Amino acid sequence: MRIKMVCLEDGITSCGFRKMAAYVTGVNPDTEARYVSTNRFRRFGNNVLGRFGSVGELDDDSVDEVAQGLVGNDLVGFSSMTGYSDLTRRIVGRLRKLDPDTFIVWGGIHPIIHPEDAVTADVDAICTGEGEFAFAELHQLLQDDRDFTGVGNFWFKRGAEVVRNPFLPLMTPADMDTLPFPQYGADTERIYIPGMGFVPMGRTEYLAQFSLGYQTVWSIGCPFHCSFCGNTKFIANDVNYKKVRHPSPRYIVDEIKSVQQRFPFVSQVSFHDDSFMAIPYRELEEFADLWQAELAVPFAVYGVIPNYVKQEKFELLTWAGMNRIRMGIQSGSQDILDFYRRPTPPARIMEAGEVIGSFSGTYHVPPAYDIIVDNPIETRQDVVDTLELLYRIARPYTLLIYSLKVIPNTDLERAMAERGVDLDGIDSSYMSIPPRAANLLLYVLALWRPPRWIFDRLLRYARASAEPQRLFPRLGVILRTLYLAKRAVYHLRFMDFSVLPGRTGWLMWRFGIIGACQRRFTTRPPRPERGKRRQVSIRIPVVETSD
Ligand code: B12
Ligand code: SF4
Repeated sequence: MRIKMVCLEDGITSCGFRKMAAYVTGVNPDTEARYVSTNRFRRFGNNVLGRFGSVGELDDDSVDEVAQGLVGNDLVGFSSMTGYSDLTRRIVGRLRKLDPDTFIVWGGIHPIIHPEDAVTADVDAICTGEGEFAFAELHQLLQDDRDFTGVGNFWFKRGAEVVRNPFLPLMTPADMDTLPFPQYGADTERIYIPGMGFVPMGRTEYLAQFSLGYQTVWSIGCPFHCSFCGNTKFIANDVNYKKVRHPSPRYIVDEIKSVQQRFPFVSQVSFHDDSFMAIPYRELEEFADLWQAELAVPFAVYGVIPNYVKQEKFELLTWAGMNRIRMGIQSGSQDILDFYRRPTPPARIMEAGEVIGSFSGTYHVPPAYDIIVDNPIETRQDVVDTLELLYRIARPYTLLIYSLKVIPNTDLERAMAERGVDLDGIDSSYMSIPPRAANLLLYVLALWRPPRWIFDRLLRYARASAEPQRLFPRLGVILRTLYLAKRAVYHLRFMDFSVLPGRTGWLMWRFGIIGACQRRFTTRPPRPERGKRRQVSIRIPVVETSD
């Protein structure tokens, strides 16, 4: 069969899509990957101004050009998140007109989280769960020209009827070990450039997008069910999503090695797992030993949940090469945390901050803490509680500030509807932060902890987002510039070059500067003694994981 796999995203990170593209290529060698990235390179100027170009949007000519580039295949498989669902729908519609016989499948996060919406596109099928084994079965039945409409994890169109099949069991860690590594830098990958169609995607594109970094996901699953998160839907589909599942440490280390064989300049790895720190210590220990022995690259861990921050895990991972973390705080107000159904009380966040603070500034680039602003149900006191928490939490740190947007079909959407609040859906605007006093104070705190009396005076300006208030756009640009500059300095001080723009970073790698700096200037703590795992009291009960 002739298959094209198409990813729509703001960028080309596409962790799940790359897994699927590799798997489908294994099942069906005549498979090629296509990337439609609607905001290829973020521009520094726009970042300073807080203007983020439209994502998930293409004009009609481009939609036509993309669809033309997909004509002539037996099967076209799309993959997208909700922010790209309208665009997916438009491309699918156009492709259907140009090539009515192509079998069109839509997979990825949107059909999982909002299948009732995805199925209304002009597709033949949607994939509502993990794609690998389900696709292999579908492919076999299509090849054999047999009835395929009973394949699990898929919904199919049969005339006017929609066949909604049940979910397949989730993959086990042993299953995950059998999967091919995500496709990365294959000769068959192409990217869409307006006016040029799909062009080969080589080293330049990877360097421009990721610089010297490599982004991946080792584990899947999270025990929590915050109302704004897609995890609520995953768990509703199958409660086993609460367990943190992952292939073996050997697998993930070999994945990185295979990437380095193709792109030897990769000098920093970022893990985007939902809850990396929930992985049991003994498995992290195996991972750390292999990483330290076989990979010389530092790594960052995103998706750290306060409840799982433990000194022992941090010591171990830092010894192995961890040099940066990102943790979700979201709010410092207990009421708002309750509203989000996040079992991470402010006291536990502060405790996690202490552990993290003991590494940042010496071994780590200062951590990034996620904060959600613009929640219309927040009172002034809630806003002040967040600012107070950030005033008190261990420093240094930086903040990643997001404006609250609602992912359709999540518990948050229902909770907001119950309160009669109408919020925008997820699009690029989640990164545009209105220059209200309270939001600007967040930038101030990311830069500097002012003396208490100054902070108290500044706090007087803080208002709830729904209150009428003055905006400070010019001050916003100044503070944002300083905040971005400080972040860049942090990275460079800790020899994290993954932020250097493509060619500059590559040249520094080529002349051996990066390796030399990383060896000479980075320090690591000693390895924690084997078998001497410290018992750490955890006051907040955590949900059982696979441990
Ligand atoms: C890694 C990650 C990122 C990375 C990389 C993005 C990527 N596409 O991989 C980064 C940091 C860039 C990122 C950014 C964002 N992300 Co994100 N991210 C994730 C995360 C944590 C893991 C994704 C993943 O790899 N999962 C594991 C893989 C194996 O699963 P998968 O992607 O679903 O793929 C499987 C199936 O969907 C299916 N499948 C996929 N494609 C296809 C195609 C076909 C044809 C078939 C048959 C099947 C199929 O098979 C795959 C293998 O089993 C998820 C949370 C989660 N648990 O999924 C959030 C998540 C996907 N992100 C989310 C969001 C909202 C964003 C952002 C908008 C910012 C934000 N606020 O978080 C940005 C937008 C990014 C962009 N570039 O456009 C939401 C999406 C919600 C939605 N309804 O769209 C999620 C679900 C988290 C959440 N908050 O709920 N993200
Ligand atoms: S802790 Fe993070 S990944 Fe888990 S449900 Fe909450 S927001 Fe989602």
